[in-house]
Amino acid sequence: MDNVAFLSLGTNIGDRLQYLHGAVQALWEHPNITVEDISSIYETEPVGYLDQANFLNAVLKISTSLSPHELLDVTQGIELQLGRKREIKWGPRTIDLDILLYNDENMETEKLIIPHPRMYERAFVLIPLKELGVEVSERTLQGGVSLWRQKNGGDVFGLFESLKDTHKKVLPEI
Ligand code: PH2
Ligand code: MG
Ligand code: MG
Repeated sequence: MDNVAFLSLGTNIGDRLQYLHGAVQALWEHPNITVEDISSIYETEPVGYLDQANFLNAVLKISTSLSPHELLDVTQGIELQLGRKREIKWGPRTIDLDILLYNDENMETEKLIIPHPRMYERAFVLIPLKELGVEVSERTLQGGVSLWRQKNGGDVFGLFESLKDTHKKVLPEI
């Protein structure tokens, strides 16, 4: 699992926490991916296409032996498995999984651009990314963001806790 990648998760339809949970669990169970860290969950105003419900967003740090394109196949497979339908660009979705960073690679193919081309203006990406220790130079940030569930402190971070119990993997202290 030599490569480090950061993934963004976003959902604004149905039981949003359940979709986040499903995505993290699917990544967790993949033999070539280790989930290393997860941000708090943020409730965020829609960016781009405004006439839709607020999102829950989070960012994951993973290590993986997959190449960027293999990782993309996995993330798109998880989106499909969780009922994602591609309708309106930037519109409502059960779950969106985007690759933000992959090591410090810069790449651009027809299917994939890394770093994610719009991440530098998106508060819903940059704030959780910063929480995981990634320093990125910010531009003017779009979209309001507030903490929905903090991963440490008073509130229980159910997503991570239940996975820890289910899979008995060793995780960094949170
Ligand atoms: N994703 C988009 C477009 N707009 N806005 C918020 N708040 N969160 C998202 O995850 C999001 C968005 C396209 O993927
Ligand atoms: Mg996206
Ligand atoms: Mg996407």
